[in-house]
Amino acid sequence: MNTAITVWRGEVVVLRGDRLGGEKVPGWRFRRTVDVGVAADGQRLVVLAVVARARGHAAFVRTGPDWGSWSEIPGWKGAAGDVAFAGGELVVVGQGRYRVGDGEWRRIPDWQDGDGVAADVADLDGDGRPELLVRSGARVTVGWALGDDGWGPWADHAGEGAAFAPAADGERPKLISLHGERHRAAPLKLDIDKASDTGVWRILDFDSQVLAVHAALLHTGDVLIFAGSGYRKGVQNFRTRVWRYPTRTFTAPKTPIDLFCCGHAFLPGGRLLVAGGTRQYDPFRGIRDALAFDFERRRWDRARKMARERWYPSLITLADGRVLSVSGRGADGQLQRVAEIFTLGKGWKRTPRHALMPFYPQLTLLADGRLFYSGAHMGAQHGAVPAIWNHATGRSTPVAGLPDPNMRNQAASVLLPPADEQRVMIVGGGGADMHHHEAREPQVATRSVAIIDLSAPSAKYKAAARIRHARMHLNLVLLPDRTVLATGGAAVEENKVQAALEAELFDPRTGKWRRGAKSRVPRLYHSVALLMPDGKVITAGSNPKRGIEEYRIEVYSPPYLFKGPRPEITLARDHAKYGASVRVTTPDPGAVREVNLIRPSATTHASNMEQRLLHLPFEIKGATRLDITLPSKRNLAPPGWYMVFAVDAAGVPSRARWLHLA
Ligand SMILES: [Cu+2]
Repeated sequence: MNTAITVWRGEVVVLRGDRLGGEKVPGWRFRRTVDVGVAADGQRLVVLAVVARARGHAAFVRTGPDWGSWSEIPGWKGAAGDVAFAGGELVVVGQGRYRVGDGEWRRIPDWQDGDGVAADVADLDGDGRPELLVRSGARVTVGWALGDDGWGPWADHAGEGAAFAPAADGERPKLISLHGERHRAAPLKLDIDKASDTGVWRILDFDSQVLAVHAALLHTGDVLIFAGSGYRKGVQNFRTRVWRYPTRTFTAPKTPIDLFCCGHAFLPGGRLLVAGGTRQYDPFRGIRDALAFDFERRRWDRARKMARERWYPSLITLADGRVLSVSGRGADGQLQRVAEIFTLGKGWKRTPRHALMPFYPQLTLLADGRLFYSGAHMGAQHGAVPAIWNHATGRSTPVAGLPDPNMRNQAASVLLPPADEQRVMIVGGGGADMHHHEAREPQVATRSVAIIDLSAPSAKYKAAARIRHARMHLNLVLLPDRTVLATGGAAVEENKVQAALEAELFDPRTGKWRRGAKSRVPRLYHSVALLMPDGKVITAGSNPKRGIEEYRIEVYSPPYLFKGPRPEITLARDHAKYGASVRVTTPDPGAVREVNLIRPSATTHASNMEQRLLHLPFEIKGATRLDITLPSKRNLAPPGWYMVFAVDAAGVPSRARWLHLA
């Protein structure tokens, strides 16, 4: 496409071949030009010539109105491109890649070659950081903050070429396209227009590098992602990555054991304890090994081995900081009926034999110290029922009322906010069969949701408002405004056509679900979602078939990030005792509706037993000061690191501050 447009000193200027606005560009010397580009800022005009060579292509730029010499763009690839100005920097866009100034070439996610490439830059959301608009053929996408905040969806747009018409004050620039000899300015439809209602998804231009079977948010702000062998038989490279969110930096710690399908829970000091994993495939067998992740050195350390092998166990932190390891497949191929408790410096100790629990039983620590098995699990149910379990005696008290109990394979359950209300919600799930429905009718996952109030004397599940999309292997994520995000999963196991792309948001105050924005990437088996301290939710992973691994990362910004300025808080200290009062500095204490304490996520297989949200009472103590009171009950908030969020009357949360509770 030998045409490009820009706006130069208020006029639309078209470059066709070597003719700019009808006049030949001085000194044009290329014969085999395959594409051109043009851009302007207040002072300069830049033209781009992409030329065919014997081997591949090269691209040259030249700056007017003085028209100095041509300079070649290093690292150029492809037969089409365009240029744009971002402040003083020149942005060069090629096929599927772009570069800002002398920076590195970066990918444009989910690129498809079309008829021509065009680009322009403008601040579309008014946050002072410019966006990069890119067009490939008849499809347009936006790189938010020049791609640093990820990319929006591709949308169809008629015409060719792309340039922004300057906007009147406070208005969004319009997109100018060429239609034959004429040009037309049309408003650009963007997902941010509905963002305060549905939120938005952004795909990042870098990968998780390993399959996110397991993921945890560390209090350093790093995201720990690990796969182990990751459903690839015979693989000896047991992969771990540490993502220094939100940067593009990853480190790759050595992973000494195959922690594929282990259990995990945070130790009080902030290290993630993992136990169990995979010794053998087909049939699968577990291991006794345990590791703890050192967040300072970013490496795995060996911990004492469990007494029993476990594959698909659940680990959960108790009120005294010990960690309970439950279920999993033992050495004999059967479900483990003996739980073990890990004490720092002492290792594991067995507990009384307990009632049957399936793989990855989803457990909640209750206010009285007992554990609630919600009925959500992995694989077959093996006749196990939701129950309240006393791990000290082994005694289980079944609870009644769970609808579709046989459809809770990779359902998700969560302790609803605030934790002191002791209500657990279970969402979705599917039938017991995994991976083998070619031969028969697939079982469709359930839309059923149920809530149990465990503060009641003889607690029973009650059906609650159904979700819109049938989902199994979904993720539930507690958000800082006390709502719950349901994301990912599919109606039929690992079938991406049946994937539930639309996010859904549950408000425990109203008991209602609402629809969120649609993600781009189906998240099926072995996928994760985690709340980050900035209030966004990251999603990664998906493993539709053995050896097929999804590495793209997509980030959800919930509606509260589009409802105006955020409260700002700082804490007087980052370590505090149970029941202590901590001073919070904030510019407008009167604007704070609530302060919430959220335990960071550690998640796998639709299960995220770490996350819980506690309401923190507070008192305004001055023009810029309020004091929060930390929980005094350890069962409600097991020791460890937490995020503190202040939320204003519009439901807009601050960025989190980290606080260690002991
Ligand atoms: Cu698995």
